[in-house]
Amino acid sequence: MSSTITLWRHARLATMAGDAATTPWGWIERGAFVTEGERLAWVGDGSALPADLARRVTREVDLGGACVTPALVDCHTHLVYAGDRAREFELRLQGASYEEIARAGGGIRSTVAATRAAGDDELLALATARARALMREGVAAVEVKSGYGLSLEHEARCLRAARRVAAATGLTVRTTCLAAHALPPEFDGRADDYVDAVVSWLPQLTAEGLVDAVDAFCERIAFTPAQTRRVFEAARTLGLPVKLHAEQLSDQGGAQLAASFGALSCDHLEHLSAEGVAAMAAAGTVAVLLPGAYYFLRDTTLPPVQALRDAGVPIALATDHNPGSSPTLSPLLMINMACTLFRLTPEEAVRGLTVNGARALGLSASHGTLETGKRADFAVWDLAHPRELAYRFGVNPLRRLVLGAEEASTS
Ligand code: DI6
Ligand code: FE
Repeated sequence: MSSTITLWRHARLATMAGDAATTPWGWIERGAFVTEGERLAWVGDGSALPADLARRVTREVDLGGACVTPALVDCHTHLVYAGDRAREFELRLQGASYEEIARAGGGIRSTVAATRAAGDDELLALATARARALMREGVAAVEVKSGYGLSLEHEARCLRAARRVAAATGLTVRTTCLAAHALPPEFDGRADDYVDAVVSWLPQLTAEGLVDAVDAFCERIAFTPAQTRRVFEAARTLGLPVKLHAEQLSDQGGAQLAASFGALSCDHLEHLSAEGVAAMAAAGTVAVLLPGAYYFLRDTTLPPVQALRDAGVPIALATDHNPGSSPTLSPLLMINMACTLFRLTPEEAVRGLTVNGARALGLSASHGTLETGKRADFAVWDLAHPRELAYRFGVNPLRRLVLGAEEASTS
């Protein structure tokens, strides 16, 4: 069966391909591209379309000079959970800290209770609605972590719901098992036993095809570096890539540990040390910055952005959507916040949600830039230039989202 070959004409293209220093934004002022089936078959200046390809075109779309970027990649979310933590937000505003609430049995544990009590269809409906909200701001690919089930049965339910979000929405979904997120109540005071349990669940979850990567929360209120290492060793035995919630509230040396396992990414990183930066640079590990959590927890320690730049560590950006520390569904707001709070440049911020977000998920071959051979996942914006994605906030200029060369439904 021959697939549709579409010429998309008259676009101002931010391909995000190539080197930012030599081709900022991968910009093509009079851009055009051709899609064949779900893939990009050619991208370039509209006047340079190869004649043999032009002859095969079966459909043309005039984009009217709109700005086009790769669709966004949200590389760190916790989309599957039930309940909310609005009451906890009030308590924090009255002076309670995130860590105090967690130690008192609130925080993640309260979401675990609500998630365990929810049915499969309810979990799917909640996660799907959140995924659609991300799509309305241009997201094509999303990482979804478990971590609110914290038992074999409930982690499996959450990961199955994540897989079903892909089928329900057309999004590309990468699942991450974050069973080592918090200690469930039935393991109170027995963190090492819980880690044994997590290690014993991983083969089964993996055999069911539910796990693309393994993550842990390495922190004073969660798991130690030694416990995290045991989870990572289990992942390595199964051939699974790892990533880490590292140095969010304190410096645990988690980045060095994750880098020694060749981690795809280390995420949060407000308390990252110089040694951690060096280890990530040597391992090619992506730094995922999460300004939503920084903002919502009213953190004041900034991630070491200049040190990451100097070391050549790729910087990604994500929503970290979760009910406790980042209840946002706005990747566009993250672009603005990364600039205002972390002093990323607009181009760095957009790279963070495209090319480097894809890299943090191991999706560089298919996502993150507009280049021949990649998936035809792109966003069309009512903007003259993509730097306006960083400039406006609380504004959604998305005109259309195209996934696999087909208009996406986001309702
Ligand atoms: N760090 C975070 O910011 C989220 N998880 C994590 O490990 C918060 C999760 C929550 O509070 O529910
Ligand atoms: Fe997170």
